[in-house]
Amino acid sequence: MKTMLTKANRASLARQVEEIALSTPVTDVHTHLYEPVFKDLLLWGLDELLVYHYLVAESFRYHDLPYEKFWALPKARQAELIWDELFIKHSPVSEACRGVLTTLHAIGLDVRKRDLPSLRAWFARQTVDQHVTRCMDLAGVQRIYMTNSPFDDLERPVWEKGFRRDERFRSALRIDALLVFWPQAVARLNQWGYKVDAKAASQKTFDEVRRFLADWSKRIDAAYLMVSLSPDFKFPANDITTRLMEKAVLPHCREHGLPFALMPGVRRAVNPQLKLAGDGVGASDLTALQNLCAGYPDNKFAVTVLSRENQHELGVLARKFRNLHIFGCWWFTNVPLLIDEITRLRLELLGLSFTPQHSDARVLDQIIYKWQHSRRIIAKVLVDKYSDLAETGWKVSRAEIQRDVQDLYGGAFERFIGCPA
Ligand code: FIX
Ligand code: ZN
Repeated sequence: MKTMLTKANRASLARQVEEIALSTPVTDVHTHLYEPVFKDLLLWGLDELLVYHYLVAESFRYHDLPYEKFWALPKARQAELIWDELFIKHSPVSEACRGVLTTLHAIGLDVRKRDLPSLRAWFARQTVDQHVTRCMDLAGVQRIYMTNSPFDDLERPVWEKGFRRDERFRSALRIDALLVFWPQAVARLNQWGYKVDAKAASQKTFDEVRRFLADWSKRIDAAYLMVSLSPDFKFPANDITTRLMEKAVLPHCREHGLPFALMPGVRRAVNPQLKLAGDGVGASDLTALQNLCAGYPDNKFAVTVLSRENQHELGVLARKFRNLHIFGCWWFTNVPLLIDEITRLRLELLGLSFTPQHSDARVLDQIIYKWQHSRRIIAKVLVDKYSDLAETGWKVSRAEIQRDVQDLYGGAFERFIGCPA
């Protein structure tokens, strides 16, 4: 027997779900932000928003400035050019452009006059500490996971010197430099006293890589390890990446109870002239992930994939392996059309045992728009799902909705990685 949900009941359910989904604090499980102690590594403010690599790529669709001329411009001039092309000469309808306006509007700035100098003047009066608090409050973000690489020459000295941690931030040990760029990593590791050989074939080398991982996991208090991978990634394969994973990374993760986050699907530098904006996407063969989940049941894998084509297969894999946790709509999938589609798909396949979104913010202020936009979509999807349940007579209480949303907003992720609040 079907119980029809009256219009009024649906509207009241929708109001309740929206209110909870728009206000529940979020844990942002993957960003490129830094604690303020990292000084200039923490990007913030209007010019940084404008030169975000998403906007750089879009601006090159409109102007014909040679690449090298664009890159030779000071950051302020690049920002002006992007503002002019993407906001003044055309309407800023893309998701990344809209994000800048959502952010400025949420901060309380008047975007109607399109007055770049006065908007800039406001940012010039802010201090970074105030601004971190303001952005986290406006985004409703309670905790931020950073991306931390010992191979980054600007970042490493800060860790080596040591500092008092800001409790709002947690670290993730990024190891692309090790797994994907091994030939370059060998020289650095040896320079730092880890005796590794270029072939990555001896037990001594694996032991030394494990010692390196242990030292850095401890130094930065890593919550998980992370790598991004090309669509061509295969596992197992007769290559250095497989050997390093099998003999060093996976044993290290097991020994220290650390999850390994994998992000397959990025084709780096398809247009190198665009620099950071020049990466592309390709569909991955997720058999590699299946082999990892099946072959290493004592390891935990947190995974997001870049291509739309891989999303369904990833959802099905998560149904098969409880050592797999799916997170986020990454990068080119972080657009409303796909967030809606992917979130529905995951809810329908997995219930609430996944993490629908992370911000991937590179500029602090971006957490405002990335979360505001995603929260609205997640709210809409949840209203539909709870309404479907209500049609059967199953009513969810406010406390149950709150519990579900907390799980989606980082609770399930932090339980999975064994690092609860
Ligand atoms: O590899 C990553 O973590 C990516 O998110 C970045 O490399 C990428 O440039 C980005 O900013 C995507 O949002
Ligand atoms: Zn990222």
